[in-house]
Amino acid sequence: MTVSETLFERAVKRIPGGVNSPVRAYGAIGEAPRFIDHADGCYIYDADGNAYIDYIDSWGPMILGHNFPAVREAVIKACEKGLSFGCATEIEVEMAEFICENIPHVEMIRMVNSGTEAVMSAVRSARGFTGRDKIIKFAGCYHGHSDALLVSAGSGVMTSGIPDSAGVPKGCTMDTMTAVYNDLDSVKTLLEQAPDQVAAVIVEPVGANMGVVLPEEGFLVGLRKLCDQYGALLIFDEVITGFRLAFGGAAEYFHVKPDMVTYGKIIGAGMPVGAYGGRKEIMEMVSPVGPVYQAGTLSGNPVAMAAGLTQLRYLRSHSEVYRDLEKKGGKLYGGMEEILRKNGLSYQMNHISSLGSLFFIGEKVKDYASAKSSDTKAFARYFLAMLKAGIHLAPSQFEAMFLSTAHDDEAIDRTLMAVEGYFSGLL
Ligand code: KE4
Repeated sequence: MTVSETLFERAVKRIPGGVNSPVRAYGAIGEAPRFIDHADGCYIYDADGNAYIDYIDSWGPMILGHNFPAVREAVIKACEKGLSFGCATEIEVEMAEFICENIPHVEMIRMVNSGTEAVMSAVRSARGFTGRDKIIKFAGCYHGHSDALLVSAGSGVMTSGIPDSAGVPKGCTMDTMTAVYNDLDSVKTLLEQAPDQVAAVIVEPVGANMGVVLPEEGFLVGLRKLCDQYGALLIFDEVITGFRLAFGGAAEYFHVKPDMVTYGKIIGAGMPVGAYGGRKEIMEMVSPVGPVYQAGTLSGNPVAMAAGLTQLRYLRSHSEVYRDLEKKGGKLYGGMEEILRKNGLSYQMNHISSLGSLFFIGEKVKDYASAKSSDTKAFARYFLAMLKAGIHLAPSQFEAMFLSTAHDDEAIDRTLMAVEGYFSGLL
């Protein structure tokens, strides 16, 4: 037995499914997950010493690659001052000032400890601010695992094939309405069904939890217009896209201004951080200044802030990172498209900048239903072949590949060789 298999055998006895997050299980794959020992740059090393080119990148935070020196040093330095005080600190002010000074639609921001907390709190604030109860989300979008958002969710929910989650009382989801991604009419219908009742429309500005699904021309700006017309807030869930598609995230990339935004992943650089922010008048609804309660023992943790702020400052002062990621994405995902074409395969390679997903289906993937029709068994075979070739992908058809600045030409060329070998039948 491999070390990973032995560890997994132990893990399943004490941890549900042997993992602390379902997406890490290889449920859709049918093997023991690889237990990781360490990582550096674009490489990750499992407990058996196998090296892989990593495209999970901790699900997005490691935009500069694993073990980025400046981030590591900032964490070590912060640790020497103490891990957590449960009191206000200067670095939390610096983080808030940095984001508000660089993101035009964020006048105030609150730190939390995960993307789930960020979205849950943003939705509560939107409901508090508007005095309305209903929210509209999109099938296939995943906004963390808070009760009200576990409706037609993507990511691990979609991978497991469960439509929603057990244990969520109807009362928690009765105010959650589900629209179709890229279908503005489906949103308008819901808004008309519940006039003056919709607090917010929440969207992943690029779907990345049903696999990567791009917003079609006019979709995001159409949401902006509908929200203005019906008095609902537009919340961009930028937990994945924030500081990735551009420094200003999808809002900058697509020139659409949300009323609120949620962050996670990159703003923590691998430490547990989430955040939600928006206009001052909305954010001043939040306790202790306003009536919307939200709190957290480790929110704004100084070590996590040191990691995240170091990474954000680096991204701000090295804007060439975004051109580099566009170029790397073009080389990798464009190269994969070329391989599919050369081998007469009509699989769909959805990609934007550093994000991409290969769907095992012959027609365009533009929403939950089309994503769901992909051949997940074909994906599982591809995943395993890539793993054996030293390419570490997300173990689900409904997740994204994440490129970092650490993925150099050699790593991308090796990946393309493995993809070529698989689809040309050699692997
Ligand atoms: P967390 O609570 O996992 O930090 O963030 C929830 C979340 C919110 N919004 C978006 C757009 C997200 O993608 C996520 C989390 N993404 C998944 C990966 N698809 C996290 C991986 C996991 O669940 O372990």
